[in-house]
Amino acid sequence: MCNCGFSSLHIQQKNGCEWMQPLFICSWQYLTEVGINSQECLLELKMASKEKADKAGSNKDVDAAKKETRLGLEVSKSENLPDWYSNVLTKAEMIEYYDVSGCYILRPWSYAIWEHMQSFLNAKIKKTGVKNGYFPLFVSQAALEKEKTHIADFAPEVAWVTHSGRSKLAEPIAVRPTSETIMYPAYAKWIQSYRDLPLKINQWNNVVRWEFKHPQPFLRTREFLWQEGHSAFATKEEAEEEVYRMLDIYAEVYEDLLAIPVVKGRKTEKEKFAGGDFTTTIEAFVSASGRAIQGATSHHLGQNFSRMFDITFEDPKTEEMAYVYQNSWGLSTRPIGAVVMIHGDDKGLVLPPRVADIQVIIVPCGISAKMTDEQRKELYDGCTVLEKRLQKSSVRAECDLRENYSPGWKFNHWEMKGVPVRLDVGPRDLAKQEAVAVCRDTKEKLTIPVAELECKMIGLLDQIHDRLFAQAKDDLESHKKLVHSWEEFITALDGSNIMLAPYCGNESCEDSIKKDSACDEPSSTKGPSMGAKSLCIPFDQPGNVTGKSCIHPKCGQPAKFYTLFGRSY
Ligand code: 87F
Repeated sequence: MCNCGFSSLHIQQKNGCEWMQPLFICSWQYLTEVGINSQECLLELKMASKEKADKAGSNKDVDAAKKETRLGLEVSKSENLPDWYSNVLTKAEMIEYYDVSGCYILRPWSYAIWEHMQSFLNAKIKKTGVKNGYFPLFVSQAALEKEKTHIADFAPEVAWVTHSGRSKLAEPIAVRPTSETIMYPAYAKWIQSYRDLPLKINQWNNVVRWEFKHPQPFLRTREFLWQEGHSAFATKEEAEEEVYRMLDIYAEVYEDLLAIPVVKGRKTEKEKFAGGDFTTTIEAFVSASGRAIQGATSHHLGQNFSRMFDITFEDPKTEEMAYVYQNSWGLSTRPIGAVVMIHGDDKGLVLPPRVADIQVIIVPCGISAKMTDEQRKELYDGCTVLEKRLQKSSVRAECDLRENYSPGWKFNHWEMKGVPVRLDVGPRDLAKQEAVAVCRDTKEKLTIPVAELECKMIGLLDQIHDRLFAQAKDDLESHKKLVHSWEEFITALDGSNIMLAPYCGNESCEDSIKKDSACDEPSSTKGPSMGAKSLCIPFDQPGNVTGKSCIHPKCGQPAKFYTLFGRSY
C-alpha cells in the first residue's frame, strides 16, 4: 500500500441524533385569528391541490417509465430546472413527496448527507467550547410574545397546537420556529455571575415555519432540520469574535465539504434578523437559475434579548448587574438543495465526495453465460476484497453484487444517485490486477493498478471535490458583475447574474431597487420575474466606493459600500 498522506475529510462517525416527529394540530380558525388572510389561505389550498394533481400526473409518468424501463431523467436541467430538480430528487431516492404541503420525506440517501454535515459541523462547534443540549418543541404563547418587536413580522408563520383530540386546550401552544424564546428564560436562571459566562449551547432539532410561498424540497419547507447555537458573553468583543468564527465554520461546511463557494458578508438593515444588532451571512450561487441562496447566518444580538429576558450577571469590575451580549447562529438542511442544484447534471445527482454516503461503488462486470459458478464467485470475492481494503482506509466503498440487475442497469442507477467513483471490475481486470475507475463528474475512465487502489481512490475523490469546487467557483465569479449604472444593473440581472453595486444603505432605496428591477409586464417575453434584493455587503469589497453614487437612479446619495444584489431562493 502506498503512503500518500490523504486528506483528513473522510468522516465516518455518526453522532446518533434523533428527532421526534412534531405532532401538532394547526387550527385554521386560530391561524386566521393570528393574521393569515383568506387570500393566502386560498392560494395555499390551490397550491396543495395543484401539488396533488402534479403528483397524480407524475405517478402516471412513473408507471409509464417503469413499463418502458426508462431509468433516466425525463427533462434536462437547462430545459426546465424546477421539473429537473424534482425529477432528480425522486429518481435518486433523495426524497418522497408527502400529503402535507411543504413537508417531504428525507430518504436515507439524503439523510446520510445531513449526517455527514452534522459530524463535521458538530465536531467543529464543540471544538469552540459549545455544548449540545435539547430544549422543548413547544413554546407557550406568553414566552413567544415576550419578544413582540420582531415576532410581529414572523407571526403568520407560527403554527399553533390548539386541540388535543377533540378538546380545546386552555391556551394554544406554538411549535418552535426558532428557539430564542424557549432557551432564554432558562439562560436568565443559569446566568448569575461572570463565572457562568460564556454560556454556549447548541441544539440539533427540527423547526416549523408555516410559509405560504411556493414550497420546494430542502430550499423552502415548512418543517426543516437544523442546528441553532445560542451563546451569551460578558463583553461585546468576545461575542462579536464568535459571530465571525461561526460564519467561518459555516463557510468551511460549504467549501470544504459540499464543494460550494460562498460570499461572506453582512446583511443590510432591511435583510438582517430584526431582533439582533447585525447579521452575517454566507451566500451561494446557482448558475442554472441565476439565483443566489442564503447558506447560513450568524447573528450578533447585542443586549436586545438579554434586556427582554432579563439575562444579567454581576460584573466583577463595577460590582453592578450588567446585561449579557448574545449571538445566535444556524445552518439547516437547505444546503442539500444547493448541492443538487449546483452540481447536478442531465444524468442526475453529482455528489461532492465528502458527503456521499457511498464514495466508490464497485460493480462486477464481464459476467457471461459461459462462466462457471466458481469463476463468478472468484469475481465477487475479488470485488469484496477491494471493498474491504477501501473501507479499511476510510473510503466509503460498497460492492453492488445484486444478481438480478445487469451491469448497465447498475451504471445508470449509481450515476443517477451521483456516486463520485464507479469501479468496474471484470475477470480480465482481476487477472491483470487492475480495475477501471469512472468519475461521475467528467465520465473520465482510468485504469487503476490494484496495488495502488487506496492511494489512487483517495486522490481521485479529492480531485473530484476540487473540480466540482473549481467549476462552481468559476460559475460564481463569472456571474458576479461589478456595475455602476442602473442600465448595467438591469442588463446583468436579465442575464441571470448577481450584481455588486454601490449602495447608500437606506432601506427605502433597497425597496425601490427591488421594485424597479422586477418585471411584472404580462407582455414581457420572459413573463414576470422577481426583482433583485440585497444578498449581503461582502466583507471582501471590490474596491473603494468613496465618490460613487448609489445605484438607484432616483437616489443620488453617496454610496456607503458595494452590496451584492440578485434574485434569490
Ligand atoms: C419564523 C417565525 C417566528 C426566522 C421565524 O437565524 C420567528 C422567526 O425568529 C424568527 N423565522 N426567525 C429568525 C431566526 C433567527 C436565528 N435563530 C437561531 C437564526 C439562527 C438560529
